[in-house]
Amino acid sequence: LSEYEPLSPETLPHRLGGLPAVAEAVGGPPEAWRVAEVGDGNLNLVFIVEGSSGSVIVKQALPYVRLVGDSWPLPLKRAFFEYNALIRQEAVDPGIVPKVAYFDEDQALIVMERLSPHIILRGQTMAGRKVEELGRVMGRFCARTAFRCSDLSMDAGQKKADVALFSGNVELCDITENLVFTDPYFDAEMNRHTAPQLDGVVDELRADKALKIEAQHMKRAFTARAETLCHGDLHAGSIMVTGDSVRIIDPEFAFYGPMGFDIGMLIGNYLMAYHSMSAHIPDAEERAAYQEWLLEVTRETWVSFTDEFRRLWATERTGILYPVTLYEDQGHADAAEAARDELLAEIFADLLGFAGIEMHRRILGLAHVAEFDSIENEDLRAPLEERSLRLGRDLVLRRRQITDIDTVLAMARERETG
Ligand code: SR1
Ligand code: MG
Repeated sequence: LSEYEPLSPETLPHRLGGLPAVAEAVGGPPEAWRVAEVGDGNLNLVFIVEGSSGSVIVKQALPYVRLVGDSWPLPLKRAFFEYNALIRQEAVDPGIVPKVAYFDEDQALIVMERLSPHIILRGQTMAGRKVEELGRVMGRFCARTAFRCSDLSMDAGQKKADVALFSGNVELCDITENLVFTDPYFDAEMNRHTAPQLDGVVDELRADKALKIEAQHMKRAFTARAETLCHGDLHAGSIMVTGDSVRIIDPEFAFYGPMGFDIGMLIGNYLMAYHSMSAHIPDAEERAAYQEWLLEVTRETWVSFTDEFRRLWATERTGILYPVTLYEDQGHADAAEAARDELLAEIFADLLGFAGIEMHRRILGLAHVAEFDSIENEDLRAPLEERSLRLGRDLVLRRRQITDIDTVLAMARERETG
């Protein structure tokens, strides 16, 4: 394989059949492989390849944004960043991402473990199904990547090399810079909110100068604060689950950014799911119980993040920041704890800002979430979206005053019940 060419179910067996890593994982003659293209995301081709002894996923970047078409070119190099993020995430949180079997930079393709019987989290939550340990695993992943890919823990030279490497993911960061942080706050060309019933609240948000200021403060943090390796697009479509297993996929938006970015986007997605539920679970009692579970996942995600972060702070602070030599070795362990708690408070304030902005862009921007978009009846959908829009605004604007996760849960409940 040399010059880039998109795969198809017809060409894949012939083109990948000769690769030992693929042939061994799939088994049997390539002509007998069953191949299906199953990509339903915004950007790439995704194939399931099944043979006599197993199956793999083949993910290949397209030279354009699949959601929009070839009028929006996008570099193939994103597969390189995804591959590099996957191997780092595996190193800092073993078992959390699919194992990579083969990577071809020219073809922009990654062959990886097929997670089975896992399905995308969004499908589970929309069906009102619970996932054991979701919050604990997600909080731990966010803490492990935040801590272990930062100057709190990494060798300084290696960290700088990684900052340089991921700084090449220019075009995918550009998508986030525009679609997430800017477009929702003015009448941008690609925006689409899907019900005229929202026009009033949309006008209000776009006239809100304080909100515009905060959104750009958050964007500045995104662009300037190269603290740690972020997944970059951690929403319910980037998580695969069974009833009791949680895995993370799709880090092609990986970049070096603020420690609160991934967990903030994730919590924004939990809260939108929470507000969408009256469309997905008709029975009031059942719905209320499930919504409380979603809030418990939200709480557990943050609690798990802080628990793991504190554990790593105590046991793995080997980097150039807040060194043990300056604190514990001088009898100033209490100062190290104070520094840690100040840092966690800063991460929490950022988390709230990123969560609120994610809630805005998923309702007002180009890329929406199925939790809301699948609700066909506008009169049902618009008020639910409005709850998330207003909660998002409150989170962004009050992010420095809110100091605990229970307040966030109370705010979500308050919006839900009016
Ligand atoms: C044009 S890409 C739109 C969105 O899809 C990805 O999943 C990211 O969330 C991006 O913002
Ligand atoms: Mg994705």
